[in-house]
Amino acid sequence: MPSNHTADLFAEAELRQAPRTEPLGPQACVLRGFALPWVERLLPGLRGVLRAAPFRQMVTPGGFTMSVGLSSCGQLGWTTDRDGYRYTAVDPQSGQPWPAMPEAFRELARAAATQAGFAGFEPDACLINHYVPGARMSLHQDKDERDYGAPIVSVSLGLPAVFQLGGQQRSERPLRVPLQHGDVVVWGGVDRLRYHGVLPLKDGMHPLLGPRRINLTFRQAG
Ligand code: MD6
Ligand code: FE
Repeated sequence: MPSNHTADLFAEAELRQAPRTEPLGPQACVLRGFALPWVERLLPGLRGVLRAAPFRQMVTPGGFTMSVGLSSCGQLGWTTDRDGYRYTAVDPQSGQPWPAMPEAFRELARAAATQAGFAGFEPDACLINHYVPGARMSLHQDKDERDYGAPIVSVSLGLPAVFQLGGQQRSERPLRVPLQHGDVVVWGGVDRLRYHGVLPLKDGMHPLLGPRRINLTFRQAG
């Protein structure tokens, strides 16, 4: 679809000049295109992290294999297995500490948090999610972090996806938020424990990343 692709490039060029903030709640927002100027520096860092800690499909405590592939970098990484969800300092697959968080990752996370009104954010964990077409993330709350005072910063790269953002109860009907390459979602404060998920990824081919979506979520976990 060449015409579509051209339209995407124009939209990207515009956002690179002037990222836009869209509120999703009292303390949650999407920063449209905020990560675009960082992408060139993010990708080499990402490749290095994935060499040391490749994506793996984890099993939930309920015995389901996740459709999303996961990795982590930083002092702490997120893991799930039959024993439950938790943060660990060591990658259980390699027996080594998680790879260090690349400097460009940390800078982007701090800048986005500040832009969203959360100055002083110092992430110690970055969870990396890998979606291929069909992969999804069911509604969940992020509540394995020690202190909910810090926000979460979530960077979307590659294929577009539909993010679902619900309320404090699973039963609340979620909003549907389309996320594109370069968008950053930040949420904290009263919105920190809202249910959220990602609808099954549609087929497609991203010019930089190919047939996949990669999501980086930064947290203060420990
Ligand atoms: C994703 N994101 O976008 C999954 N969690 O692939 C999350 O689970 C998430 O985007 C907390 C805050 C922002 C997020
Ligand atoms: Fe989450």
